Amino acid sequence: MNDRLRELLPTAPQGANDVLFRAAAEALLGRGKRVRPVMTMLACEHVGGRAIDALDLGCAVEMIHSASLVLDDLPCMDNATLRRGAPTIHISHGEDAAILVAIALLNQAYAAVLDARTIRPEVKLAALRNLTKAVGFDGLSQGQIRDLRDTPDRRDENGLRQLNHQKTSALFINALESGGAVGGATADQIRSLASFGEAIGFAFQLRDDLMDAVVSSEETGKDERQDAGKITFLDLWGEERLRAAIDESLERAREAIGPDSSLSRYAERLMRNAHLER
Ligand code: GRG
Repeated sequence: MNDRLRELLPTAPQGANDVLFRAAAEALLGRGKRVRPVMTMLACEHVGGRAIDALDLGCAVEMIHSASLVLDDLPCMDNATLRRGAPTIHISHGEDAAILVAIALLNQAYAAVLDARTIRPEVKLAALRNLTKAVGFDGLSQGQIRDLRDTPDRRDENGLRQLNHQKTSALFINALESGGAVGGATADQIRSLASFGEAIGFAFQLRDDLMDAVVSSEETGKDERQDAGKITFLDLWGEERLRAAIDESLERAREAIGPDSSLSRYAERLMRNAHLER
């Protein structure tokens, strides 16, 4: 995966200013878990396709995710100093470079889908259309502005569910649906993958909220207590109920696609994170 991500990143022309290229490589090739691209590939395999055919699409999703992390870390958003175990991009290269890296990675993601040789043209177009939805007004961007600006009275259970859907689940659902489409999924299979993505995205955000509160920054590679001052499900529900909700969501995910799928097994391993075991 890392090799392909590296190949899909342009290198600076000889003698050119290479700040954007170096900063983009740092943002993309750092110590991320690669959860979304792995799911894209497993979704393709789940419906009978070859995982490798969905590799470039998965890399595109990872580029979008990495761009969103660079923006999320900016001083005007979460003001984070540490990400994936390294200084955040605006700390190492400046805010100007960080903003431009995010824009460049987002564009490179769309280019990677357009250029993918293993994806049929009509599937590419649908994947691009879905990516624009996952990033825009009903996806990451809207989820993020709500996370930054919603007043506490809007952060009730319903509000937080919607926010988490836009901020986190939308990209998971997209990664899974598009991976399935590359593998030739039927409409029913796409619906199952979307339900799986919804459940896993929710569980993943709950897990992220819990890790923020109870795991050290050496283990997460991120600043600690980044959510302090924001109402999350941990505040609404407390730790016990939140852990139970993670288990329930995992169960729903398993039911959506079946327990024997390698996707289900991957999700299970991901959630049984050593740092959160008791
Ligand atoms: C224009 C791309 C774009 C985004 C604009 C900034 C923004 C809107 C959205 C940020 C949304 C955000 C930070 C969601 C959090 C999702 C989440 C749970 C991140 C952690 O994902 P992991 O654990 O991280 O997969 P690694 O580092 O392992 O990849």
